[in-house]
Amino acid sequence: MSNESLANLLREERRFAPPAELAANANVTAEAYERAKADRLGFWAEQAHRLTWATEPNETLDWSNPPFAKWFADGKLNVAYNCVDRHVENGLGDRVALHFEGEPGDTRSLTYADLQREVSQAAHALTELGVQTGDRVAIYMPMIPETVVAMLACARIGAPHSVVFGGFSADALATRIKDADARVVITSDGGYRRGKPSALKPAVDEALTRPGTEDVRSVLVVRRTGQDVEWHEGRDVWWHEIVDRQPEQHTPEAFDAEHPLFILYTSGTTGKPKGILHTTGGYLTQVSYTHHAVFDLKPESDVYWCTADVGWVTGHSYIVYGPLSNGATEVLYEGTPDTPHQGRWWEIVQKYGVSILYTAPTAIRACMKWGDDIPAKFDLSSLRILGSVGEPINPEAWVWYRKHIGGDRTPVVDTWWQTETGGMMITPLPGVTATKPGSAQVPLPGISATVVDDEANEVPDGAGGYLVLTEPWPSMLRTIWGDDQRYLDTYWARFENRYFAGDGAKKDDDGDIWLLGRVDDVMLVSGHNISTTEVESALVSHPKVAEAAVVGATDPQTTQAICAFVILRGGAAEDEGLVEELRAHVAKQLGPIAKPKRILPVAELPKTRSGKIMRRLLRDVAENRALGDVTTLTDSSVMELIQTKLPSAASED
Ligand code: 6R9
Repeated sequence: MSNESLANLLREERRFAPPAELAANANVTAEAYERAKADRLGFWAEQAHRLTWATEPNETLDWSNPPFAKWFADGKLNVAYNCVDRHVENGLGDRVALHFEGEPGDTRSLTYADLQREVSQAAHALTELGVQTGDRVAIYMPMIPETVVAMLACARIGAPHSVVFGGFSADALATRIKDADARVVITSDGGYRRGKPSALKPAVDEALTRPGTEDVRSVLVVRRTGQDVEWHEGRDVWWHEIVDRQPEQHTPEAFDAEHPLFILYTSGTTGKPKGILHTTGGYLTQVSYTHHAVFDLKPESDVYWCTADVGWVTGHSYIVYGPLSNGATEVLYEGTPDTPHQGRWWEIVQKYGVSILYTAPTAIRACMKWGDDIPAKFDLSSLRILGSVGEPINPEAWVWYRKHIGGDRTPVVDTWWQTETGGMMITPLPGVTATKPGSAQVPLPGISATVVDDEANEVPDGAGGYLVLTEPWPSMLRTIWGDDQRYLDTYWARFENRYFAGDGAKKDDDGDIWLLGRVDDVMLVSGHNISTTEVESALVSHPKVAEAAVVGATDPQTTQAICAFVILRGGAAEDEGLVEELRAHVAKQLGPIAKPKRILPVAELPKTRSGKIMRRLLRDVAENRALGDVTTLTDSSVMELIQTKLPSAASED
């Protein structure tokens, strides 16, 4: 793909300087980059002082057995103490930690003092159930305050949690329980979703009939919806019956900085899910620092809201551990953005005066499709910083987000990171960086990333290749649970001494980094590498297209042929003329080689629960194959719809 293509995508040179007032009062200034560059380890040692340690660390990084890192290894601390108790001790017990908004409209605000009491009681309850330091606890919950309490209670007693997204099936839950050898499962009767109670407990009951889950001795059940549940005497325990009667004080024990904090499973494209292991001191240091730096958090005045699910790493790092370690006040919302109406999110922003919003491009594009008039009905003037995570954000969506949600005032920070990196890695800083729509731009202070070619040579500005991380970072994964060899093979084998993230990327003429999607998704068309992200971005820049997913389908003439699935904006008529218009539009934006061979208008796209498009399934459709594993899909009927449409609507020439 030519260098001009990026510039074409932008169409005009757009840069947004930080607002003067924000820059003048920013938590982090340009000087941090210099300091970290001069002494990277010293920089991180300094950031570790954001935390309260029971034993201060003297060591920063032990990299004597790469790529198995130890950070702050001689220090000891308690994560729950850092996220809760110390704020109460500092006189902030009355500050709201969580404004919970249930989907049906019920609300609850928990102060840091409330959180301290509930976490302490839950920690006692887990101990009563026999959970010991090091035992794994599976958490399968809706987005309710008890989920946050449960995670912190596990951290408090040193029992690594494995949160399994509440939308996963009994089978997916069973696989994860088995792999981590969990002893206790924390769940609820159900949660509210799309206006209805949606059950969770039956999936736990079913999962626990599967071989390999016999070590689970207790199931702790929160009552949320009041729906009927089957009860297994001797195994099942109501949360309110055991937690509420516990003592309200609990002494936190300090654990080694390298004590396991949690396992979180990511399902790659193939093979069984990988249990990504994160530990205590380095993880908390980086999520705390990045939350402070990238969102410029002023805990005394900001109201922060991350819309991710806690079952995703974004929920772990930027709903639970980052914000709470910083004493933030945050919103926790249970439901979907369009229940009971498409303005629900904006109503919540208005109601709580949300000042920092962190969400995903897929949600932003859905809001664009619903129309500008919806957010316009609400007062969003409290917002001062917007964040994006999860996928490359196309420039159109970025600009829409800034304009229609941020009132053309707020910086948008596009944050690149992964479950494996634990915390943010590449992102603008809102008080420092002049932002560019669509680019994650620069590694954070203390982070070393670059783009290399096939031979591991760093590419010059203006060229593309593979994104790699060249130095260890505090919140890096420590291994894949129970499989060190897979850790080595997956992340460290492709390039020597470099962590390969699996993403394609490009450096523009200023050296800023643009993410181009997973390298597995890069297409090979007549000898040219073409990124799915670039073609999708070109399609979405057409006024009639709301969303696009692009795959390369095997083709006898060109190796692969570009096949695009598009969701049209409300009102656009789907006909042959439009398909031709879109093909021509892409050719004009990116060059004729990138012109899709087929374009198929569809009603929905297959997505994972965290909003990422499952291109693998679209490739199956485009190549007329039986569908692969659909268990991580939000809605499997989407694929049936797409398949039934395929023969008639495709344009072939
Ligand atoms: C945090 C999270 C990681 C993958 C990652 C990349 C994609 C995430 C992105 C982004 C472009 C961004 N990704 N953020 N791509 N720009 N700002 O999403 O973790 O679920 O493990 O996914 O998501 O492809 O490699 P995870």
